Amino acid sequence: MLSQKISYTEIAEAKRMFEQCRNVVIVSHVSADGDAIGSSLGMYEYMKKKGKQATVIVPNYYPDFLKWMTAADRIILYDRHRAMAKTYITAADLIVVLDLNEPSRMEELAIPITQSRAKKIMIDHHLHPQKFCDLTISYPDASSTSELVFRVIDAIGGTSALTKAGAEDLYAGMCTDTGKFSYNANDPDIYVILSELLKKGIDKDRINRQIYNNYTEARFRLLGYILSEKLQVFPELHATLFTLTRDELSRFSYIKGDTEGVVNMPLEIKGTKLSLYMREDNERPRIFVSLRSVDDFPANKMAADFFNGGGHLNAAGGQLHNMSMDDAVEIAKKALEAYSEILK
Ligand SMILES: [Mn+2]
Repeated sequence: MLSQKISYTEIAEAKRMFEQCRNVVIVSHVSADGDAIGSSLGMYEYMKKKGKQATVIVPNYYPDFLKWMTAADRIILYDRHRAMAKTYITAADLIVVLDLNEPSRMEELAIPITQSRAKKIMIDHHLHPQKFCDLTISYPDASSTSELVFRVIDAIGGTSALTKAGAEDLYAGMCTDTGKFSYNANDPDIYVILSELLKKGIDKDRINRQIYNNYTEARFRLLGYILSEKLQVFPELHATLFTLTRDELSRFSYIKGDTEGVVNMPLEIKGTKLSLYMREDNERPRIFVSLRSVDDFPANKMAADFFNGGGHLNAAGGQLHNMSMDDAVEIAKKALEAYSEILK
């Protein structure tokens, strides 16, 4: 049995909003990940099953390893099909906002969404949600937004409204947001939900292969280059750092998403508490910083202190503007120095 996580009043309100709507637009964050796309398509399948008109719109590109999902080819990319997207947003009487906590996470798509007079419901697991929706279902301790979407659907009317395609989508979201259930995955309910998804007939082994055994040769060799040539290890600090410049990225024909998840890999070195990854942007003079940590090391605090960023305790990010990679590395070293007491 699943424990009650989402409050009864929130479920009752969501139920009422779902029943009253006819045209639903489902949106998620820029550079959508497995949870953004999985939760959005899971919600899409549910709405279709309930006889609603439903459309998924995301701000831009999402990675190829998610394109196997049943309705993936129906997703509208706002940066490419703005006029069509706006037509759907104008016609919507309900907007479901998934896996994001503030409008800025939708970049330009935020404008028509926040201007729309449709009812809005947010379902999300990021800290500090902004109140721009009529109903905000925010549980930062949930493994994923996909888990929360399952809980909402289940609490409203049970799993009979969940299709096999929807179960596949939600599984993919839960799996990717927990690193195949290796972090943020201690809640026993997660495995109750998995059991329910498997009962829908999903082939989770096949989904895992489609998501993870999906490297291009260039991406695979880039990974080898990072691990053998680029990874710096600071054994006394139990920390690691790797960087990629624009030139290095182009040598390996980098496309967006190619280094997705790689920042987690150095944590596999025995004793490592913190992994840092810095990548030069292809377009603007900025460097993206990713941080991953284990146990109680506050990656989000380091991101806020040194990299103009933030995030979760163990997974955070930030950006450095208008500086060389060498200067960025100096900042990273200062950050490690500042946190050396906790790292040692
Ligand atoms: Mn998520």
